[in-house]
Amino acid sequence: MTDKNLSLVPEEGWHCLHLFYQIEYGQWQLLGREEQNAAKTNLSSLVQEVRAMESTQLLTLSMVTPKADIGFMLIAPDLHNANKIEKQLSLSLGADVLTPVYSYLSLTEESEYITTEEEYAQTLEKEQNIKPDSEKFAEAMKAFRERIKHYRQERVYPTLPDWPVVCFYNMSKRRGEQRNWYALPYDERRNLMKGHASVGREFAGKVKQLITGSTGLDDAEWGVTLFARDTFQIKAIVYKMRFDPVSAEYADFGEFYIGIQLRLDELFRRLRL
Ligand code: 76R
Repeated sequence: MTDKNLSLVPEEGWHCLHLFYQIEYGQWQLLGREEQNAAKTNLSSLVQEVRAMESTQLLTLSMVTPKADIGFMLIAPDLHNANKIEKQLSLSLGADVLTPVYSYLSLTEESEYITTEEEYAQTLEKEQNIKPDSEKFAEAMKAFRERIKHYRQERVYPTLPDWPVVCFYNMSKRRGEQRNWYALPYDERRNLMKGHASVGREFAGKVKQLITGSTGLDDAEWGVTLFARDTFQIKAIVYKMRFDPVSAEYADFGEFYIGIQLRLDELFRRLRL
């Protein structure tokens, strides 16, 4: 079978790969000027080629701390294609130039806790005292329907924003003796997630989040990718979330990575390649 015939497109969602590398400058300096230029052209063409593929998105990141130098975030429907691109990216600057220091595989997903129309109607009526037969109510419901339709679509089939600050970390929900998310009844989890969502909505227009599921795919249960226009918003949302019971009592986090979205030519300059 040739590559073309292979396809591993999931029943739902797209694959998401976060790939972070260290640059081996000693190795890079062993290359001649021409080889270095050829290596950079190679990576540039690969990025262009991937970005031209249908439903495939690739972000290039300059990582901010020495935890990693260069990062890629890839969205691809087909696992074969994601796998192929990952191998190509790793080798793109020449053998041994990019050393993987962190990676994460996850799938975009719809959540089982997305607010329903009934729930939202109840919130309007009971918490905001808006009468169900009023015009205000009808308007609010219309706006809700629009928002949630867009939200569902964006969770499973996202368009990655070009916002410069990108924060990635993984997250799991506790399964301990004191706090076990998975042993809670569904209604209780749903209710807790309502609180989470309302904290999240305070950051509308300031933080875009992409929550991707990774149970069975990688070490933690979710990948959390946050996009912002400045680092303040990242710090603010993560801090605020810490007080929300879902995070305060049930969440465990992995290492945090911060990258800046940069065009490849600027990235090469930044990295002194
Ligand atoms: O409006 C809705 O009904 C959707 C609500 C919603 C769900 C279901 C939502 C809203 N999230 C959901 C699910 Mn979220 N989210 C995180 C983090 O650092 C931390 O403490 C937590 C990391 C952030 C910062 C964040 C932001 N969310 C999830 C899930 C899956 C849970 C599960 O299935 O058990 C996780 C792991 C998770 C984590 N969340 C929002 C945000 C923001 C900003 C919003 C509002 C988005 C919007 O309305 O546009």
